[in-house]
Amino acid sequence: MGLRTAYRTCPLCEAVCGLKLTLDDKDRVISVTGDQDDPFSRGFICPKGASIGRLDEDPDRLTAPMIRTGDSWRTVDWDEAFAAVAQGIEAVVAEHGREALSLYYGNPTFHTMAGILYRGPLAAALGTRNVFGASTVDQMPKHVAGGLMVGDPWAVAVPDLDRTDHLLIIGANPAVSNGSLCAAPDFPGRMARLRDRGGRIVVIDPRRTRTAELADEHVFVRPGSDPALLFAMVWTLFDESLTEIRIPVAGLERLRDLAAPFTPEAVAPYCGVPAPVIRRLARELAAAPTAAVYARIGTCTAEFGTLAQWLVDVLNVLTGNFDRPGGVMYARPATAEVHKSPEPYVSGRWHSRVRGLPETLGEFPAATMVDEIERSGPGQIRALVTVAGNPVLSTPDGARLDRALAGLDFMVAVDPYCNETTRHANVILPPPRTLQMPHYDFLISTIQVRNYARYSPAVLPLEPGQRSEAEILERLTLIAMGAGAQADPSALPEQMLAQMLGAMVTIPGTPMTGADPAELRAGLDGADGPELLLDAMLRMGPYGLSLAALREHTHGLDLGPLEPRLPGLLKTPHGRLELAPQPLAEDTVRLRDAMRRPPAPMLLIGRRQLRSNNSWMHNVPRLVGGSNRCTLQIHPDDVARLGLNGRARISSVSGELVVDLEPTDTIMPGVVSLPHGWGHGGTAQKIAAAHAGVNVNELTGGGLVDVPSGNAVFNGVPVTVAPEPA
Ligand SMILES: Nc1nc2c(c(=O)[nH]1)N[C@H]1C(S)=C(S)[C@@H](COP(=O)(O)OP(=O)(O)OC[C@H]3O[C@@H](n4cnc5c(=O)[nH]c(N)nc54)[C@H](O)[C@@H]3O)O[C@H]1N2
Ligand SMILES: Nc1nc2c(c(=O)[nH]1)N[C@H]1C(S)=C(S)[C@@H](COP(=O)(O)OP(=O)(O)OC[C@H]3O[C@@H](n4cnc5c(=O)[nH]c(N)nc54)[C@H](O)[C@@H]3O)O[C@H]1N2
Ligand code: SF4
Ligand SMILES: [Mo]
Repeated sequence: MGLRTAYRTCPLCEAVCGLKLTLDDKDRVISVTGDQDDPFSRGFICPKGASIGRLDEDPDRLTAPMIRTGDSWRTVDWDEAFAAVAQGIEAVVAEHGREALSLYYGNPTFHTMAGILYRGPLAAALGTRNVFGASTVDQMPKHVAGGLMVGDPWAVAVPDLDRTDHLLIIGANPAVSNGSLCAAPDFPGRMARLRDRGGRIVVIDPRRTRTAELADEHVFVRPGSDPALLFAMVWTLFDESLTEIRIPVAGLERLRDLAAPFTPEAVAPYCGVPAPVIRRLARELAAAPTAAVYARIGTCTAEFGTLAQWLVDVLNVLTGNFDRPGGVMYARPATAEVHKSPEPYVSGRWHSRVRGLPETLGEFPAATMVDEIERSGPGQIRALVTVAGNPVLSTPDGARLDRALAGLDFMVAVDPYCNETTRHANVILPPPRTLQMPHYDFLISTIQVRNYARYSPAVLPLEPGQRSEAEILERLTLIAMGAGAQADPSALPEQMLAQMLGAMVTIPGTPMTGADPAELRAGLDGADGPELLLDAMLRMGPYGLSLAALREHTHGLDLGPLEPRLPGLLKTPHGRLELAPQPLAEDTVRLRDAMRRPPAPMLLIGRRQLRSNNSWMHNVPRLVGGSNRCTLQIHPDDVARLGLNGRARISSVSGELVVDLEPTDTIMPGVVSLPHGWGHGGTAQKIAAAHAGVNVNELTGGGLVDVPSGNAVFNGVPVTVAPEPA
């Protein structure tokens, strides 16, 4: 049997591990191991990466477009599918106007070349303000905090993991998630090396996680209360004169005033962390030669998500650790940062129809998509385009959204699966298998702990009749523009290239200044739109690379450690880092009110599981079963106190579920944890249906969002838990 080896970046999470694949002569994946020669991941791999072949070969994956009539689906060819999409969209626009169109893009959009490049053009082509995405159920608070503090919402500082002496991890579990907004393959190995070189790691989490087990210290915190804890640390730094600011800042005195009410003693009962511990956490941070505070999902998808992200970076600034080696720094991607606006960040340029919620980065909160579909009247959503998303399982009030989607006039989904969301589509357009796509991770290059670039060509060719994800999105965008189903798909990337190169030649002092855009275009390399755009952005980028140069580095190219990027990145009106942005100063009132509320009997939080990826990997046998089950983690004291046995009924303002219990003393008393992405059913995914679980997002409705960012609240949801007869 002839075997061959292929190398590729794993696109399944933010760790971007290099994979070494062995394929047989029928192009079946025989084995997957970590690529030892990748300078960034050095052979690391997790169970998901190791299963990429099985995931790709899942027999329930769609291989041809599908059209639904009533409850019955039929396979069609691409021409018929695109014609149906054009007809569906045109009919809604003709009858209700463009505001009746909407877009939801999901998480994997950021892990395909076409998804990330064409997301903006697709939204613009639809010509509607009803744009929603996974960002507002995830990291929007980070963008808002970055936008308000440095003027650049895309600037996300990451811990300088390989050089720091002290790492404070809040609401992240990278030993399981493999890191998020901090691309660091083999996060656990990097943690071990940090400790080996004499460094210290502290984890703050309502659960004693795998990450906490790898740390020096774990501190339980009451869900949702992190900003109060962070404020008390800020208060301590001021109180004990421990601040050491190394960059130009504004708003220092205002910040001191804002922190004044949050003494360690005042916040201790609310946070569940003793005041002396809070003081010590602050002192340790200030005393360490270098230190980094890193916070993720546990603090983002919470009632005060933006306050938390702001105060994390405030602590990094006040201790002199912002933008310096060993502290937190900004990556320098190999591609030109063409997505960034030269203008300072603003939000709230328009507001949602039903709830009047402000846009952020051109999006409305995913938490209000259901309102906009349900509520009749001018501007009601009648048609939805989804790309790589499953909002029925991943956004608040899932069951209600499920019902609302059934009432749409038209829906089209770009997704390899008929899932709990896409089953409502009239047309599903399936992209090819992952291994049939080329890959370059534009997103990850902005948040990696070491500068690095890797381009992977497709491992397998497209089969006759298959369409690339690039072509699908190009055609969809052209249809949305009104150019029809027959338009030449390359028109879209050519338009984008002309615009990009045209702007580039006007920037003074670059090798391209004054050049002829047409000549530059003729010199580009690439087989399709995304590759040509990548080549252009690499050539315009800070390292002067090109697609050809990356092709020569099969295992990826190390571009060196992170380096300071301030003041260059600063885009605030005063040219300094803003420590007390007005919208966040105002939002502290909400936090002070919350501290006075009577405590809820039980608080619900989420958790990630090593062999899951949100909602879409439960149809691969080796990724489900065993410990990967949808269970409610609960402290044994609560089990006894509430008289529970085996199963329980959990209720919130928006729903009620019956769940299997997993008693464990790794969770704080008074807190329960249920993973998301479960609650499968109503689709042809047989393995997932056999491991259905429940949809935690039936409990997270009720309309609460983090005010400055519109982000959904999944952690710290008040619930009651009651016995359920077996
Ligand atoms: N309660 C609760 N809810 C949560 C969270 C939580 O912690 N708790 N986490 C939130 C977070 S952080 C996120 S990111 C969201 C995720 O929310 P979503 O992105 O809406 O959901 P996913 O489950 O990631 O769905 C991804 C979809 O993309 C499809 N897909 C996979 N690969 C490709 C591809 O190459 N091309 C295309 N076109 N499609 C592809 C999959 O089949 C799947 O249908 O969930 C959020 N929801
Ligand atoms: N295996 C696996 N890996 C994944 C994913 C997956 O589904 N499975 N999803 C990917 C995605 S889309 C993302 S965004 C990342 C997320 O990456 P992480 O942020 O690392 O995600 P989690 O593992 O959910 O970790 C969140 C932690 O916050 C804790 N927490 C909950 N509420 C609070 C709170 O109020 N305060 C504090 N301090 N902590 C709290 C939880 O107990 C949990 O340990 O993971 C990515 N990687
Ligand atoms: S850690 Fe993430 S990138 Fe690495 S193999 Fe696993 S899923 Fe893929
Ligand atoms: Mo996410």
